[in-house]
Amino acid sequence: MIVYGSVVSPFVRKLLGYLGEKGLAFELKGVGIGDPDPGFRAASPLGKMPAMDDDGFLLADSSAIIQYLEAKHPEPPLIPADPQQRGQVIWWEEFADTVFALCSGKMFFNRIVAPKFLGREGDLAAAALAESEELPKLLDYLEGAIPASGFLVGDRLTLADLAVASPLMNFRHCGTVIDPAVHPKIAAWSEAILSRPSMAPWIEKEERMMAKVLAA
Ligand SMILES: N[C@@H](CCC(=O)N[C@@H](CS)C(=O)NCC(=O)O)C(=O)O
Repeated sequence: MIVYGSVVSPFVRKLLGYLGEKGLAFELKGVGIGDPDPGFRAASPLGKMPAMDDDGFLLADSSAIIQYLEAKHPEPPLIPADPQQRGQVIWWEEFADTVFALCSGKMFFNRIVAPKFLGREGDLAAAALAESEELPKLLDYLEGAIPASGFLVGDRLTLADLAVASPLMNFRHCGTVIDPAVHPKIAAWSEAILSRPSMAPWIEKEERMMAKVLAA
């Protein structure tokens, strides 16, 4: 299986963590925004990452790819069969992929992607507004919702944990540190999720990449 994407995308990071937890073999083909790679363009009609080529079966969108893979490789389940837990996992994935990733995207795109990758100015006012107005409310909600189990849904890892932890890396690249004195549950939970063997090597790779990008 080929996965197209960049390790700094929250949607790609979620998929990479999922693939690692499933123990599925794949090759990551690095592509950037607007990448003309023909394999990527064929797999992603809108040119968005991630996209996948599974032995000729082409699919884009992290959620679509994960639903496909979960049906094809049900074990170990990362989307529970229990109706209530399944609903909760989909809620968290939706939260992660919409409001949370949008907020991180406003900061990450305008402060880093636009100037460092696309060679143009970002909208710094939009980034500042996202950080001051949107982010605190989202973090407060998450802090209040993390259960004592240490996992967002049930008592073991699900797609929910991977999806919601992923955008936190983009906040981190923008200098936003989760303060354990303010958000102790997020600090402990995100540290546990992001240091899992499925995530840690990718995060080390993107941190090395971001250090170079930010130094340039
Ligand atoms: N819902 C999609 C979102 C994908 C997405 O927006 N990816 C961004 C990178 S984080 C992208 O490729 N943007 C390029 C563009 O919009 O042209 C998913 O879950 O895969």
